Amino acid sequence: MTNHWVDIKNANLIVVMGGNAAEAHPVGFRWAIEAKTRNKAKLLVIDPRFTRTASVADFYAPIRTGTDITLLSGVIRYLLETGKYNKEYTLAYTNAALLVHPDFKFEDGLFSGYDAEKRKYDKSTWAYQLDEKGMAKRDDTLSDPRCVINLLKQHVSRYTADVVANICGTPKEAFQAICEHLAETSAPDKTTSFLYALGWTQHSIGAQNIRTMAMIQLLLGNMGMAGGGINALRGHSNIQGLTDLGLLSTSLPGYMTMPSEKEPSLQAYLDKYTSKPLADGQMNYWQNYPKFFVSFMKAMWGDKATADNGWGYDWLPKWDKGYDVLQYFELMHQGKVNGYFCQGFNPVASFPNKNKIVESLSRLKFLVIMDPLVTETSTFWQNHGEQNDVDPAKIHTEVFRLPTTCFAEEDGSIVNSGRWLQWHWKGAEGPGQALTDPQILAGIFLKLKAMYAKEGGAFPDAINSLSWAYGDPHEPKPEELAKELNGKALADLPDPKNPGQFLAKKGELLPGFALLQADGSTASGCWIFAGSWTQAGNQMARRDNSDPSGLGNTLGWAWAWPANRRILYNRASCKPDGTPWDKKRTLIKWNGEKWVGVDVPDFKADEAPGSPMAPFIMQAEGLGRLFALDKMAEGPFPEHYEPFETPLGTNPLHPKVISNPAARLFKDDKAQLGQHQQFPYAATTYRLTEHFHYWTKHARLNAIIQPEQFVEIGEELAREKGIGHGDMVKVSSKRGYIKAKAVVTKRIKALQVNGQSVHHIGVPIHWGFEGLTKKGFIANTLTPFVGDANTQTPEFKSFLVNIEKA
Ligand SMILES: Nc1nc2c(c(=O)[nH]1)N[C@H]1C(S)=C(S)[C@@H](COP(=O)(O)OP(=O)(O)OC[C@H]3O[C@@H](n4cnc5c(=O)[nH]c(N)nc54)[C@H](O)[C@@H]3O)O[C@H]1N2
Ligand SMILES: Nc1nc2c(c(=O)[nH]1)N[C@H]1C(S)=C(S)[C@@H](COP(=O)(O)OP(=O)(O)OC[C@H]3O[C@@H](n4cnc5c(=O)[nH]c(N)nc54)[C@H](O)[C@@H]3O)O[C@H]1N2
Ligand SMILES: [Mo]
Repeated sequence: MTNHWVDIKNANLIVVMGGNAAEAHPVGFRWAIEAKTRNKAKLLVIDPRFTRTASVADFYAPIRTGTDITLLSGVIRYLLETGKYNKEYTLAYTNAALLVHPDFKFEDGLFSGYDAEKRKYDKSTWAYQLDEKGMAKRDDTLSDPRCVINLLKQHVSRYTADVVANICGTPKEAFQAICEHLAETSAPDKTTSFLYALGWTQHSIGAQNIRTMAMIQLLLGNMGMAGGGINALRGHSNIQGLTDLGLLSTSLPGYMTMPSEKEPSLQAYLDKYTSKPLADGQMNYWQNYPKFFVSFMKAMWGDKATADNGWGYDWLPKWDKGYDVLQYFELMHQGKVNGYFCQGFNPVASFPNKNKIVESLSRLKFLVIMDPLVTETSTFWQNHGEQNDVDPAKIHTEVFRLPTTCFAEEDGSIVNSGRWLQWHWKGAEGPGQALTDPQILAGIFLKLKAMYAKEGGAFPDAINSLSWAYGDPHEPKPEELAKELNGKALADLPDPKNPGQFLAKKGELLPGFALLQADGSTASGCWIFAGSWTQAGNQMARRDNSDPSGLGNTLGWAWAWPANRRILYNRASCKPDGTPWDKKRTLIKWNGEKWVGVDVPDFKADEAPGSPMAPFIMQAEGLGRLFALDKMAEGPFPEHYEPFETPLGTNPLHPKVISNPAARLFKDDKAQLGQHQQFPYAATTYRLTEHFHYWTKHARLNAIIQPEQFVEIGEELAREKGIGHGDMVKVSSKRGYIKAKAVVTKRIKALQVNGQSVHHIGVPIHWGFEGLTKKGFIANTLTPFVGDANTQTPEFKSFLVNIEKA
């Protein structure tokens, strides 16, 4: 989230689209209800199903799965054509006025630079026009046809209300109402908050779904504002912490990038990722990349990292391709992987195409499971009839199971969706032989190190050089890890403004990332966490909830990254002249000398209004991007592409380019995609409040309230297929089938799309062949092995099935 949970109460309009907050985030959702009572906010829900969130909404509109870009592009068209957007904000704070490369174009579903063989773009024309000094050119009169906003108008001109209705199945009147509601919040004293999660991300065009919404937020002037922003409602309780700490396969902590084979030297790497300004006088955080990176390297390797050895650059892995889960399981399937560590993960149940996952695991030499529970992954080799039809005699994978504690049995920090690091304390000791994850990993590390010392090996350097300065090497403590992530001074850091004084003395914990150095005199495991555990103590354990402004920015409650800032880009909550767009929502303002307010200013503290410095200080030009330059895989503007399994069999906008041309699809998986003639129904998967993924199969209490596997179908389809409420049905895709009870419901309606009737089938995830409760089929037996072009998130939310009475 750019904003945070409590801030949702400040919105005037809440749009839940691409998620089902009342069901999946029932506690956080209270802030949406608070906005309704406090601000008379309207709540809109746009979902293929009439959900539990829809049941408390002011307005609900249906949409066909996988078509949100069309609807949102239609909204952008409406805003631009009616002029109902915040013009002053758009001109000053977005790249609307910047000029785009003369050779950039879009034609027949493709942007300039496409290479069909590689399924990749050459992005050299996805750029600004630059002046002699290398700065982006702009035309503030907006009369140049190459201005971003003019190209955008042209791009979205195709997304008329008719096109929206034809592709999305959303009735025209409903679409008109959505446009009008959103347009109202272009007023400087009104904001919209979009609450989204997997209904947007789990698509082959997932990242562009979110980008299209972000563009609307920029046009409405809602970014940086209380009650506005981009608010991803995240999943597992610490999944935000997971991405912060770089657990994605091409990330390092703090959203730095893992080096690849294309950057063989430290210099090449730093040159690539250290941002160069695209506008005169612009400050940009990524200019400090070397400070963040060298400090990270000092945390990794300690004294062994020196200027002479490039701070240990050669010890970091260099990727040749992204090792996301689809890639990894594809390699496993090809027999190219020997061993797999599964720490708090149940891929047999949670990854797409369950049968492929089981085949892949069967080709391993060994599999290690670190989990407090028995999972389907740990027993993938056992035959469970139709639910897992394997022959154990043919599987030779050796499985090791290491029981762990769970979050409630350890101290530590959990980062919530709003970027708050909240310290928590264990509720009980772990049972039996369970060890904490750090104990297990430390044990493996120490053993490996001893083996290298005794037996040697191809590349012991990285293991040997790792810094491991914990009181008990076998049990790094949460406090020690947290301090390591915060960082400390490795030498006295003199204060340049006060000679003879020091900003930090050697050995002290750092107060924030501003002190990080590129010369090896600071260490910090995760630069965005710097400030979370300082000389003043554990900031994450703070519990002062006083809220002087009433806006919910409780700066004394826990600690938010970066710098305890609650609302990112909050400079944009003020006009260029430094006065707030809306007095009631004053986050910060210019007091004549510096920026002050109820939030930590996200700007250079003493940079006076009127200077050319713009508010989006993570960008080289300081502006919100309506044109994404080369940052996205499939284009700088969003475009509608059909799901890889489309019920239409075509793309009504450009039949030659049906699905995302830049999405990665492996050969064998392509052969396993179904066609609409054989699998005519659009299916989507989702969760239920009463369950948590696959864990609650171990809790009988949950089984009382939600006992048996089911799928949801609309009344019309049920009639067509002769299926009654409670009948057993078989749902099949090209990859396999499941059997479940049919719930026939009014909540899913047939949609009229491109001259045909499209039915949706809803498939809750949860059941499997392990646990104490009633067994069932794994929903992911049905889902396709294809991912988003940018994030590789699997397309769990749009695929094709058939249904029949079992
Ligand atoms: N009780 C409970 N809470 C949970 C979890 C749990 O297992 N149990 N899991 C947690 C996790 S890890 C996560 S990531 C979050 C997920 O939170 P959500 O994303 O809110 O959860 P889903 O149930 O997957 O909801 C997706 C919604 O998107 C809709 N949808 C599907 N396709 C489309 C589409 O193309 N467009 C639009 N507009 N909508 C679409 C579906 O109908 C569904 O209502 O929930 C978290 N909260
Ligand atoms: N079709 C379909 N598939 C989906 C989704 C969907 O919407 N539709 N959603 C996707 C999403 S968003 C998610 S997040 C995934 C979830 O996929 P998984 O993360 O694979 O599913 P979980 O059941 O949450 O598995 C987490 C495991 O961690 C264990 N665990 C709990 N605490 C600890 C601990 O402290 N240490 C260790 N080592 N283990 C622990 C639990 O016992 C559990 O077995 O599913 C994905 N798959
Ligand atoms: Mo998730």
